[in-house]
Amino acid sequence: MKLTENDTIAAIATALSPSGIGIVRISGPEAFAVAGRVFGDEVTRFESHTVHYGFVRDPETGRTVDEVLMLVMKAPRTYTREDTVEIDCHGGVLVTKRVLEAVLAAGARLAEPGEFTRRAYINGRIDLSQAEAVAGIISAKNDLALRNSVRQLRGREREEIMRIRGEILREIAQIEATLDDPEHLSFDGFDEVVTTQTEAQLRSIRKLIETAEDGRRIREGIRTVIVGRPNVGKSSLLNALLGEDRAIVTEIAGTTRDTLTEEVRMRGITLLLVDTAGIRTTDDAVERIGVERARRAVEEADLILWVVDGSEPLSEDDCDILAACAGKPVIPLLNKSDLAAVTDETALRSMISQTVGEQGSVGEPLAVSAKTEDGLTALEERITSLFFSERIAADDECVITSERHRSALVSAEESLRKVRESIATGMPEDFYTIDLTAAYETLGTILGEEPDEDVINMIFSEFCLGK
Ligand SMILES: Nc1nc2c(ncn2[C@@H]2O[C@H](COP(=O)(O)OP(=O)(O)OP(=O)(O)O)[C@@H](O)[C@H]2O)c(=O)[nH]1
Ligand SMILES: [Mg+2]
Repeated sequence: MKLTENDTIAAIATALSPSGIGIVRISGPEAFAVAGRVFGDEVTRFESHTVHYGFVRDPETGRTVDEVLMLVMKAPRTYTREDTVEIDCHGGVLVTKRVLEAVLAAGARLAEPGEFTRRAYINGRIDLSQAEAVAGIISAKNDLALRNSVRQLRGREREEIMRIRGEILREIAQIEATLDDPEHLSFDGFDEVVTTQTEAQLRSIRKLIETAEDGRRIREGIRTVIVGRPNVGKSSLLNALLGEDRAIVTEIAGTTRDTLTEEVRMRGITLLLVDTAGIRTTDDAVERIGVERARRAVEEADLILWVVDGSEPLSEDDCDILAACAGKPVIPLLNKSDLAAVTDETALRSMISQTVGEQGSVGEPLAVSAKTEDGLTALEERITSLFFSERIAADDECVITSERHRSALVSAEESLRKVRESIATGMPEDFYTIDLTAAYETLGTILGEEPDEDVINMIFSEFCLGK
């Protein structure tokens, strides 16, 4: 698709399932003419931003298709900044399709996925990071992801990138001006100034890059792996947190053979909860593969729920499992708190300090019962406070959720490091401008300045139809 196409497009903007209303959206220079052919000529005389009651007729057969409300919006105060018409019809799948067919027969072209938002971007209403935020809002699966995308749409990320770019541009301008007019301007003390500014820019960029890991967890969920010996209650815990009997639970040790991943929404965040096979030495070939998978899941985890059975003594296997989790955030769970305690929190605490020392990544033990659900609220609190606690509170924090943005930031960081090196090794000033310009342009790609057609096509192809 070309970047500047401006014919008139149409698509169904609502989900294709029976619902209250279905919306067919039309955008482009001929939007009113097209709408007039299905609704009546008076459309072209309607005032902007008004709603009208009437009927859609098929322009070829003249047959009435549906009773509708029509919203007429003149450019530029519209989503795409083009003339736009929205037809609210009854939300049946067939009737919505028939209304769209009538609109296409009247001269509109079927829009491609994301084409409306693409036009909003091409026509300068939003930048590329904001267009991506629209996709983020649509696909958000938890409150935090949603809030983050809304913040991005409102331009929070854009502001930060523009601020850094503005500083870089001023440095470039200063170098160019001094080179052009050496009689009046001089580079005295300039290196120190650029060094200080570059350091500050590097810090800002690093801070953004560091949010990207959180960005992934916000978008996809926190990979939370439940590990422990066989029969300690791992699958029961997954079921309890999930609120349904998803994993098989029996009193036989070695019930779970494979890893099982389920999505759990918890206080505005998403957990990708992974149940694993109980880890022990075994001769059973199938169980051994399961144990191997459990170990791999531990390596990929953001968080580990390490379960021990409080109604039994601790064993060598418990120690080995904890040792394998060291370095990751671990919440030790003393399960089966509804039974008489054989192992208490003090015993568990001393075993932890013997196994991993005073490692900060292993938290305080928490007594729970997967059976009675005692302690699960405290567990949820613990998990949410471990992750993004400040972010949930701070509403204007900028979090990078896109890999495209992250890699642009990494490459801008690289260029600014070269500037620092050039200063340190005493290169001439015009040498810095090359790397400063590279950093400036790379940051610009996040906002979609100097658009690259392939990148744009890829971003918008991931949108749904009608957006
Ligand atoms: N009383 C009590 N029993 C529990 C609790 N949690 C689990 N159980 C019981 O412990 C047994 C094992 O539970 P599972 O959830 O299958 O344990 P697991 O850790 O997944 O076991 P494997 O899949 O074999 O590794 C079952 O009989 C559960 O009913 C609990 O909190 N209290
Ligand atoms: Mg199990």
